[in-house]
Amino acid sequence: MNAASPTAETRAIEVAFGARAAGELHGSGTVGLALPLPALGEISRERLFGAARPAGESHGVRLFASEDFLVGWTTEPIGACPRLSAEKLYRRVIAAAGTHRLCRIWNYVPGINAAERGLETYRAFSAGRSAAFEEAYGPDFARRLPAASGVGCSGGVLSAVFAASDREPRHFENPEQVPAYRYPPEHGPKPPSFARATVVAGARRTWAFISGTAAIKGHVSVAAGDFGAQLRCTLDNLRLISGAAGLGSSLELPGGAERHFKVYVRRAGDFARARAELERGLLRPGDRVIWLQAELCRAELEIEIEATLIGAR
Ligand code: 3EB
Repeated sequence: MNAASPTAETRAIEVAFGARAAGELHGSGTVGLALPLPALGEISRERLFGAARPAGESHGVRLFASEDFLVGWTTEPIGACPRLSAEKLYRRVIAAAGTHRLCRIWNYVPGINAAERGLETYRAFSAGRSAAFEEAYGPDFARRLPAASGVGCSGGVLSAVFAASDREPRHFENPEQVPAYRYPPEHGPKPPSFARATVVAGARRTWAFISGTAAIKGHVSVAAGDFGAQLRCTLDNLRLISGAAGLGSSLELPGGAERHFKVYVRRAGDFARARAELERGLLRPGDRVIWLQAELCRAELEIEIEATLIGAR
């Protein structure tokens, strides 16, 4: 990886939803990834990292340096063997992060609930991802796993966006959920590789990444077929992980300047109801919220919510 050259332009990193296929974003002053998930609300672009400088290329991943993170993204055709595709993608992500510590990974998985030779794509993806982490970090790899989300998309390309820090992040778990990396084998041959939340100090601000959160208690899905009950369980899990990560019970960093949310609903028809209920409860004026329609990693899950909170140091 090259040091950013002083003449390099600063660009905003964006993830643009509603694209026809996964691919590089081209715009003036902007770099990033376009993704094939429908946006349901007014906002279709996520901008977490405002001013970034090109930071070279590593293992086929173009890298950018924002004030606080090394940020990169990469894609891999899902192909006939999602497990191998995920392993290849993750080898590149881990190698490109290099000595930086992974803090957050966003995964977009085509046909996430489809079964390929009897194994659901998400479970195959989890197995490949786990193998890559174990290969890179050794048998203790779970201690280093960052916050993440893993949701469906259309098309045939697996995508990952990551943020990594040169400072040591802290990872947190929800006391009422089994850590995903310890889910029992009934959920797939290798458990999902992520922490429920990651907090890291930047140069001037502190970042809290809350993973995709859904209606799961212990390791079991709750309230299959009941959207309202899943929403309430998801909010309860958000409250619990917020407390565990030291953010109070309402997703708040001291001097909290910015709150970014993504809300994924499996059925577009549930959008209006989700928005009405979340605007009464979780959300506040000034929050930046992206509403997306996506298949979720377990066929029975109907809603998932993630958050990125940025506060004073
Ligand atoms: C869960 O809690 C729901 O595979 O990276 C949430 C966050 C979920 C991240 C991932 C999956 C992932 O198991 C799904």
